[in-house]
Amino acid sequence: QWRPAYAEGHDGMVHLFEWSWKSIAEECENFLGPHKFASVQVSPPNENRRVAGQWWERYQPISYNLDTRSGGRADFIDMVDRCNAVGVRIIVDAIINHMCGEDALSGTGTGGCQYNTDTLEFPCVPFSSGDFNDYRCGSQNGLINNYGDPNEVRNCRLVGLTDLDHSKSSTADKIAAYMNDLIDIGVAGFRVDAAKHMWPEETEILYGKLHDLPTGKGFPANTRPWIGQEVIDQGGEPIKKEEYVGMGAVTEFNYCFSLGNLRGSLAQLKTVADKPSNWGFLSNKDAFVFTNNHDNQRGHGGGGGGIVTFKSPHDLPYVTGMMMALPFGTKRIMSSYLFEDGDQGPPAAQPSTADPTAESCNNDWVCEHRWAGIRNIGMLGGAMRSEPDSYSNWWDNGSSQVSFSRGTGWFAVNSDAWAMEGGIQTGLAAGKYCDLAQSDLDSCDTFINVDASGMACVNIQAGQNVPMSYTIADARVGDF
Ligand code: LM2
Ligand code: CA
Repeated sequence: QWRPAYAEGHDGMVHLFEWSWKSIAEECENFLGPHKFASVQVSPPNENRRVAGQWWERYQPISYNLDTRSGGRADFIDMVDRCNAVGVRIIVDAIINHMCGEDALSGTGTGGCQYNTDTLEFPCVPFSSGDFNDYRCGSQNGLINNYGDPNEVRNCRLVGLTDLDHSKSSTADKIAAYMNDLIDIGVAGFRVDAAKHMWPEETEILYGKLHDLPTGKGFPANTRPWIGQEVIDQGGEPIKKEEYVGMGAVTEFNYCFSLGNLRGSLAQLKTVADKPSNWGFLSNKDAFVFTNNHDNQRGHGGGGGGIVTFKSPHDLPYVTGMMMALPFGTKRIMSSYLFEDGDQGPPAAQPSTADPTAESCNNDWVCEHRWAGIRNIGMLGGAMRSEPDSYSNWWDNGSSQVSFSRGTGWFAVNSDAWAMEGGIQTGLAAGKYCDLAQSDLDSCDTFINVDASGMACVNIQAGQNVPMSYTIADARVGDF
């Protein structure tokens, strides 16, 4: 439940926020599989309330039928099969803390199911008033008002979202049935939304009801689904991320800020690998990490300044590179669409996926995962995965030039205002390698030559477009 069941040589979860199942299936085949990304976090696949023009309608469930603007059940199953076939796992954003907002009143969801938030009827699940938490919420208005009170945070309504009661086994069984349906389809894990708003001991029981991943879909026997719990703990509240590590990985939000703040002093990140607790971080195994997510890139979910998003196009690739190369956490890469305001829903037209050499997906889809410097980062991470998970050949200049190896990969970065030039130990066998930070393997035009002692001449100029150099044993293209 802590390490996802990734295909050998693959790493990195790409959040294809608001993509359709059909587009994701194509992206797996055309780009993500060949570039060895490991998984896709998909938008919530279950039926939701309709709220015109907003992305966040996806966070307001109406039923557990797979029917949303991303596609229906048949499309979803097709996507999972096609992605799994090319070594890319599907991770589902599971909205299990609540159903839709009380302000929805009554109506019909994206799949045609009815709802009524006064009587708390969701007949397609079915849920009714006995499945909800109001009886144990002590707040005056039934909402979460005080984040200093764990009872309120877990039993009351988050921004008015009708709150499910996981202490009741018949309610938990229905949620587990939804998640098991997805597991049986071949989904490899879950990003658990609003985990902070659920009692750890109750969610642990719920996760205990989940099936192993299906051997019939190619997973090894006895493999548990990966669990990545969304617990926004930036300090200052009684609910702690540590309460959730016993049953799966947990988001490490403060790492977003460290990555952002240390853009000009990357050498300091060495100690994140050495001793994450010095930073107040969870362990390598427990942490679920990212440079930015769909909430904090648009000022939702607590927000926060100083994070690196697609709006810092020079910085995002090397910060993502550093995150992927360091032995710390299960890594997620945000793939966004352009927006003017923080509520705006996705573009009308789907992204273009056909041309694997393209570094953008057009139609206002930013497609960070295809950018130069990021597009081969799954391949790097996959080669770097190792047991025990640690680095070697660390070198830094005390500022923001860093080089190290891990597994069968080697990584170097320079975000200083001066050049990084000279001989560096890569830990690789002698040979000529494709520099995957600069070029794709199948059309390579930038190389790194490693001599018999593992040394390479590195040349990363200050401010160059992608100020990184990285490669892997499998990218050896000839002799030195
Ligand atoms: C999350 N993680 O724990 C998600 O990452 C975050 O995106 C979700 O909030 C949240 N938990 C609940 O799933 C988003 C969005 C909110 C939005 C909710 C529900 O950030 O703004 O709230 O989804 O769609 C919206 C309105 C709010 C309204 C509420 C209920 O913004 O004003 O409250 O719907 O109708 C009356
Ligand atoms: Ca709750």
